[in-house]
Order: sequence, then C-alpha cells, then structure tokens
Amino acid sequence: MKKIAVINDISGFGRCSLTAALPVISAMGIECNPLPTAVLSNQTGYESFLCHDCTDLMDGFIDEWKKLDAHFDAILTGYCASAEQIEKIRHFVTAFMKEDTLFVCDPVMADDGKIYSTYNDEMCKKVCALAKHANIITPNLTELAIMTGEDYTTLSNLDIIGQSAKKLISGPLHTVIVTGLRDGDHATNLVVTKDEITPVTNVMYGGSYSGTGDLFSSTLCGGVVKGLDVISATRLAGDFISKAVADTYAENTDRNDGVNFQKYLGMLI
Ligand code: PXL
Repeated sequence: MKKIAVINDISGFGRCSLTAALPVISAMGIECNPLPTAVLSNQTGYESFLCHDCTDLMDGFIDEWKKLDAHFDAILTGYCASAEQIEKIRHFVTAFMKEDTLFVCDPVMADDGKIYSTYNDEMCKKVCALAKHANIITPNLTELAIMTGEDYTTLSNLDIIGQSAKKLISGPLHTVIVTGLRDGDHATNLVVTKDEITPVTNVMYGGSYSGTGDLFSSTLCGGVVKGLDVISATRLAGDFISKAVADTYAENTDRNDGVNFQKYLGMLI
C-alpha cells in the first residue's frame, strides 16, 4: 500500500489538519502516517483554545521512523507550531525524500489578509523557505502574497494571481495551486506551472470554512500519489469540497466547525 507522511496538527474541533487528512487519505486507499506538530483542543479560529506544541516529538519520530526504514510515496506538511519545528520538518524532509517521493507543502500561515494568531514573521520566513523544497505548494491568496512579497490587495484577478504564482516556480517546485479564490458563489483553484495557468472552478456557497484547505491538500496529494495528473486531482478535490460545503451551508453552522466532508468520502474511494 502507498504511504503518505502527514506533518500537521490534530485539533479536537474544527475538522481540519489531521482530522481531515486521516479520513481523506485512508478513503483513497493510501496509508496515512501522521506526525503531529501540535495537539489542540480546537483550531485557533475559535475564541479560546488549548495548544500543546509537539516540537519535542519531532527528532524522536525521525529516529524511530528511520529504524523502521520507512519509505513514503509522499510527504504532506501543514500547520506548524514553532519556528524551531519548521527547521525540524526540513530535517524530516531531507531524511525521507527519495527520488520517488512527492513533497506537497501547504504553506499554512494566514487567511483573509491576516497571519494566524499563533504565527509570527520568523515562522512565516521559515515556511517560505520550506516551501522552496516542495514539488507542489497549495497557498491561499494571502499566503501567496506573503511568499511573493506582494500586497494581497493587488492580486485582484486570475491573470495577475497566475503570473505572481509563476514567479515562485524554480528548482523542485513545479506546481503552485492557489486555492479558494472566491467570486460570489464560485471558488477557483488556480493550477500554475511554468507553461500553463489552469483555473478549476466549483460552486461554493457561503463564506470560508475551517479545514477546506486541509481537505484540498490531502485530496490533491492522495490523488497524485494514486496516479492522477495535478489538474484531475484538483478537480476531484474541488468537487468533493463543493459538495461538503453545500451540505454545511444548508445547516447554517459556525464556520469554525468545518464542513460535512464525512458524508462525501465515498467520492474518493
Ligand atoms: O486549516 C488551517 C489550520 C490548521 N490547524 C490549526 C488552525 C488552522 C487555521 O486556523 O488553527 C490549528
């Protein structure tokens, strides 16, 4: 069975990070090997939360997984808890990247023009450096602006966004997917390579919901590991999230509680 190492937090509420990655990747018939960056009572968008930083676990996991001679078809990274931890994630990637290993980095840092409350400038710099080692990255628009050093408000249409994302492509990084670009009741995931800019658009009701970025990166990574091309994997992820969001919108629940993806995991089997 194929294996994906997922380096991300586990949050008790919010249907994000590992609570999204584990079911999605498992439904796709791939083993998901989690390395938790932090354990939270609930994700950080809620007014109050408890966060236990797991930076101290990283070296031990690397050592133990080396003893197991672990081989991963992909490594997927997401939410980080400290600047020091991001360095350790780089060590993990160096230790486990083989010629046939795909590295997908979701450069989780910010949304809606603001960095997350638990992030700071040093962490953002380190996430940007980590992303340069990836093959595919999945920033939202705010994260793209941080990575390119541009003003978020100037990235005002798909053409400008595509040209901006293209500037990041070099070395191992061959594809930038700018996720969750909203236009009324539609959302576009923009797939950008050196040669092409391809918009993949879905109906998407309501505002933004917790965890949709994690559902996207997990489905995308699983799809590519299973042999889909990046655009087909993006389409699968967009269709899956669109259904889950429509279901959730009809229930009128809090955005922090995430989306009803559980009912649509069958689309991924
Ligand atoms: O989905 C991104 C994310 C992941 N993990 C935690 C978060 C967030 C976004 O707020 O708070 C803990």
